[in-house]
Amino acid sequence: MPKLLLLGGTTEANALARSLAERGMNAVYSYAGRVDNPRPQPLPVRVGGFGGVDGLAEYIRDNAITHVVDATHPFAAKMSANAIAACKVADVPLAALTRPAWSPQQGDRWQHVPDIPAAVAALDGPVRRVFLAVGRMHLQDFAAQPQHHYLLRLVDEPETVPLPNADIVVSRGPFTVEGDVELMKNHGTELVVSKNAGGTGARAKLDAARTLNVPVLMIDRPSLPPRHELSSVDQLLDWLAHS
Ligand code: 3Y8
Ligand code: NAP
Repeated sequence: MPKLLLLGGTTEANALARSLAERGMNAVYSYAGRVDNPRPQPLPVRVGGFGGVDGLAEYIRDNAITHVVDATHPFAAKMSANAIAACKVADVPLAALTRPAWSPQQGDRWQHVPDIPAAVAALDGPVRRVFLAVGRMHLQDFAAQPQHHYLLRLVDEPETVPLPNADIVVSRGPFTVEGDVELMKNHGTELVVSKNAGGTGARAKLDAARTLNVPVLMIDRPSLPPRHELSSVDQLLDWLAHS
């Protein structure tokens, strides 16, 4: 009887958790503990880091985990790299449940940058009204460009904000195009900064930007070591049954 560790925190992880629970599978859902009230899950949940590769390998052994599914966000590169290393050490199969990167459509005005530092550098220049929709963890990086009027969308109320001109919206996705058009109109957004998260939960701002003819600074995903990647819950369930 397999026992699954599901590294979660995304829309896809939540869809997989529902499917596993419906099938009465033995699985545990893992959060990093990044936000105050993570979404409840239909599986047993554990919250917090494992303590690096060794900590994760130990968790796998101590909890008789037979399979690990990495359904974390494409920018959770450290967790994904640790999962690859720990599953080798613990000798258990690993599969990643991924979602394709977004690609520009007719009418999109995207400028691609390779990473967060390049996005910060691209903000050099005169004051603009910037919708910085990259969350809380990298705000400090953007303090290098304090001149802009920022709109920040965060999951939790921040203790401090390292940007002098910032309007804060506390709200978690999934978001809607209508809501993001409204938000960007009210802010007078002139540029959207976005991670290339892929998936459905965060793409509304891109459709809103196209509607409003607003350019987007698109941050490409970090590269990851090779691993077995699947792109649907059905593929994942099939993998579980045969690995
Ligand atoms: C803690 C667990 C669902 C899943 C919801 C997805 C969609 C909505 C869109 C914008 C972009 C951003 C951010 C975002 C989205 C989904 C998904 C996704 C982007 C929760 C969640 C956790 C987190 C962590 C949080 C980060 C932050 C990133 C906000 C749950 C709600 C910006 C990424 O304050 C903090 O420390 C927040 C940290 C990592 C990125 C950052 O650098 O700040 N997600 N987000 C997970 C854990 O503890 O393990 O409560 O559901 C999950 C979701 N966030 O079905 O409801 O699947 O991607 N999350 C980005 O994509 O750019 C918001 O505002 O347009
Ligand atoms: P990260 O930078 O890759 O990971 C840093 C450390 O956080 C990991 O080494 C691990 O600590 C811990 N960690 C990360 N995800 C974990 C999980 N699901 N369960 C247990 N520990 C976890 O990760 P991140 O970018 O901070 O993302 C954290 C969480 O937010 C993930 O669940 C991710 O799916 C979700 N999320 C992230 C983003 C984003 O933009 N980064 C967007 C949406 C959702 P130890 O080394 O101690 O084990």
